[in-house]
Amino acid sequence: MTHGVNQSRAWFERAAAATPGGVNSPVRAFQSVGGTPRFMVRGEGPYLWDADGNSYVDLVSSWGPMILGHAHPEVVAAARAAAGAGLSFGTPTTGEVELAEEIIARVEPVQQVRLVNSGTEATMSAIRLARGFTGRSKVIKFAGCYHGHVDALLAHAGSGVATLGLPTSPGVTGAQAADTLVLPYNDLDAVRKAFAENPDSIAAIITEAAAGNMGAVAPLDGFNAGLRELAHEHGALLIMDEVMTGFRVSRAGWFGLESVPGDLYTFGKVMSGGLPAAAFGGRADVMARLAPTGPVYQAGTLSGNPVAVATGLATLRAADDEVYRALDANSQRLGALFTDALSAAGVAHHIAYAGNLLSVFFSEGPVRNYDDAKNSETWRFPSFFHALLDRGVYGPPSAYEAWFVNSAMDEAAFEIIEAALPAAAQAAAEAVK
Ligand code: HOZ
Repeated sequence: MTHGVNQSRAWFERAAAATPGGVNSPVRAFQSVGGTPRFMVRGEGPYLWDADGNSYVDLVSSWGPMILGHAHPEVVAAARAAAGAGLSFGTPTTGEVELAEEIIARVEPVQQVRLVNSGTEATMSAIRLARGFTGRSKVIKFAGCYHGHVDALLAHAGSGVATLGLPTSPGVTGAQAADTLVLPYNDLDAVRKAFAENPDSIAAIITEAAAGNMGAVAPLDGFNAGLRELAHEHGALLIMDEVMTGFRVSRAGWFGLESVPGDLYTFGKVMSGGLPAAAFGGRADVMARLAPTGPVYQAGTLSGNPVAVATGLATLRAADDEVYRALDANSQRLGALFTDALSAAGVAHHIAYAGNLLSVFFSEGPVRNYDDAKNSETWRFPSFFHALLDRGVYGPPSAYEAWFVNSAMDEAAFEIIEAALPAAAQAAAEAVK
């Protein structure tokens, strides 16, 4: 059990005075699970330590980036070396070319990339580029998918928007939302109908290559291929958002598992090694429309930041086949432990995988879309989450987020999880609506 949370509580009060909700990203505020967010002060390998001295097995991994675990020696050394050589130049650098080449070498359909600072920037820029390339304005997105907090893409979005139960966000104008067609995930008929009803006006379909922001929900067989076919039949582009899956679910992300090529891709998280960096890229003829070779404008003072590029490169270079085997094995082992404990406690559940992303849905499943995710007994989640947290296991503080394993998880980490799970499953069983 934890030593208490006095320090975290005090910091949360202080934070709430300085920052809306005390956090810099809404889900971290624990609103949907209640209780005190833990203020972390250190991470090493598969563990985090909070301000009260409690340690946790980290099953969030910074929402994806830390595939190697925390403070990986090679990544830290790369960050130190880069920082020692200067923090930012606002010029081209050699490192950013190497990172771009590494991404291109891993994901075959990506012929060129542009580095940016966050996944939101990547999707925003990819949408602008798709519109500039096609000369069309409408975009198809899927309910429960989250593509960052881009105005046009917040409608029926997953992640924090789902966690807070918001249909969209005030501040998004009717004009921005009007060009977004929101369709059910895994439903090709809905996509077919949307193209029929909006002839020559849809610039792109944007989809998470495998959904991870309504919980982990993999595309059904043929869904991504069908999206590509329909997009091309109607003169639109397919944007594969691999911010979550990229370089995590395989060397080449979801593309490495399914081989359905997108026209444009968005990346973030793993490719940054934990510092703020992201990218968008894809077909060279489309990327050529980007300034300065083309007229579609996009820019950034800190884009290609040398320290972020160095940590990203070090992470990707360290992420060899053994790391991907460990990620897959750890994810399967975690899911099996969830199932054992929840079955023993008699709790109806469905462990959903999208590659090595996973989620616990409190329903029999299957979960194919946002409605299925919302129709699960999400009210059991806070009890499950807190029983784990109290026993040193840090999961995502929302029923609508995926769980992210890392390759540093060892026997000791799994022993902690295994010891915590019976009480967590029992807490889920006893939860009341
Ligand atoms: N909403 C993002 C995960 N899907 C990031 C959450 C955070 O960093 O708090």
